Amino acid sequence: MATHYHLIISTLIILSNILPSHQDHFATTPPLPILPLPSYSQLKWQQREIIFFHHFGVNTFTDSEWGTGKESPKIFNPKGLNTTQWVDVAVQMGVSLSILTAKHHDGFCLWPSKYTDHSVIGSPLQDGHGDVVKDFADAARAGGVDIGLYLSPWDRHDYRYGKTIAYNEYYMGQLQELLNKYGSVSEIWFDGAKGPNAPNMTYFFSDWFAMVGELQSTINIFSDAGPGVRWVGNEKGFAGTTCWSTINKTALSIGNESIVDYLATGDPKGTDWLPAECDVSIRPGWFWHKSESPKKLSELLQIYYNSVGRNCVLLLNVPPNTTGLISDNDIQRLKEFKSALETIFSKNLAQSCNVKASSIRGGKDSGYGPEFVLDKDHLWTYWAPNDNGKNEHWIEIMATNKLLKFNVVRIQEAIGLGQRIRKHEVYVDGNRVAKGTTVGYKKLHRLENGVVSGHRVRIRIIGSSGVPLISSVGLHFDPFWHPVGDKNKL
Ligand code: FUL
Repeated sequence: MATHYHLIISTLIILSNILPSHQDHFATTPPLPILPLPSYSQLKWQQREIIFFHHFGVNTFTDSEWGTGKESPKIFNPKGLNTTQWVDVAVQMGVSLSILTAKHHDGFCLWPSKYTDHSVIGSPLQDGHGDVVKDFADAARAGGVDIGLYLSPWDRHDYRYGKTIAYNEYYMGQLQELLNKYGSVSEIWFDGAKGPNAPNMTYFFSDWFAMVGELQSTINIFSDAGPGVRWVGNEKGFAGTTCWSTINKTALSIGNESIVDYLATGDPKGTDWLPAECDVSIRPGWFWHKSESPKKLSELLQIYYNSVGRNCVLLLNVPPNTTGLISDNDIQRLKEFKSALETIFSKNLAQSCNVKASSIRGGKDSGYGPEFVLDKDHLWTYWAPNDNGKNEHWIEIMATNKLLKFNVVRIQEAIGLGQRIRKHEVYVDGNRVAKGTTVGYKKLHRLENGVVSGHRVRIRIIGSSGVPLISSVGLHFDPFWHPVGDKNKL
C-alpha cells in the first residue's frame, strides 16, 4: 500500500513538472485600466491629429469676421464653388475630418433650412437651389473624408434670438435638419462666443446634446465643456505644457472666461475623459480676406508641436475664398507643412536601435517588452513595466553602431488604458536633455538646445498613476528647428 502511495505521489510530482501550469500556458493579462477612459469616438478623434475647419459664409463676401446679421443673402455668390477641391486639399494633407460653418454668428445658413429664408435660398448660388452643406458632405464622402458641422448658437439675424423657448425650438429644428439630412457627422461644434451686447438668453444645452446623441451615435460634441471634446481655452493653437485629457466636467461651463487655464491643462484628478482641441486659423482671420496671407511654415510647425505634440488635436482653419475655393497660397503653405512633417517624422532613428527597460510585466516574451514601442501600433501594443510598487521606471534606446543625432523626442502613452504619466525626463548618455509632465497620446519634445548626439537615450518615468504604459517612442531629426544655443547643427 505504502509503495502504491509513493508511486502515485511521485507520478503526480513528475506530471506537475512536465505539464504546463496555468501561468506558463496562458498569455500574461494586460494591466487594469486607470479610469477615466476615452470612448470609442474620442479615441478615433485623437488619432486624426489634424482636422480642417472651413469658415465660409456672408463674411467671406463682406470682408468681415463677425457679420451683423443684416447682410443680404444676395451677396453670397461663390461663382466657382467646388467643395471637391476643399476635400482634395484635405486628402493631400492626410486630414480625415473637415468641419464646415453651416451657420456662423450672422445667422446665414449654408443649407436651405425650412425655418428661415436667411440662407442660400435667397442667394444667387444655383438660383437659390444651392446647398453648400450637401455639396460639402457629398464631396467629402466621395473623397473618404468625414464631416463635422458648426452651428453657431449666437444668431444675430433671427428674430427669435433672445426669446428663450422660441429660439431653442428654432435651433433644435436646425440641428435636426443638419443631423438627419447629410449622413454621418463625426463632430459638431458648439461655439461659446457671444458679443457683449447680445440679448441675454438661456441655451438648452442638455436638450441639444441629448438630441445630437440621439441622431448621431458616434458623433463627438465639441464645446467649452464637451461632452465629447473640450476647447483648449485659446485660439492660438497652443495647449498647456501640461495637458491632461482628464478634467472635472462639473467645474466647466460654456462661455466662461475664468476657466481658460483649467481648459488648457486639464486635471490629473479629473473624473471625466474630455480631451482638448486646439483651434487656430492658417491666416490671421477665420474668414477669407484678400489682404491676408497664410502663416509661415515655422509658425505652423510651432503650432503642431504645441497642439498635437501636447496631447491634443489641431483644428486648423482653411477658409474658402469668394470664388468658393481654397486659395493657392494656402494650398502651397499646406503642402510645405505636410512635407515638413513627413521629413521630420517619417524616419525614426530609434528603429534601428536595441531597447531595454527597467522591468517587463510578465517577464521576457510576455508581449509587454520594450520592443513594442518601436512597432506601428501606437495604442494597443506597449511596454509595460512590472507593478513592483516602485515610482520610477525607464526605457532605454541604444545605438547599434553609429551615433544617434536628433533634436526631437516623441513619446506616446497607451491611452486606451488611461492617461497615467505625470512626470518624465529624457537623458542622452547620462545628460538630461528634456523634462516634462504629462505625455498622453503624443508628447513631442523639440529639444531646447537643438541637436544632441549620443549612444544611449533613456526615458525616465518618475511619476505616474499606476504603471506607465508606453506605446511608442521616436527619435527624430527636425531640419527646421534652429533654437538659439544650437551648437551642434548638422
Ligand atoms: C469664435 C468665433 O467668434 C469666431 O468667429 C470663430 O468661429 C472661432 C472658431 O470661434 O468663438
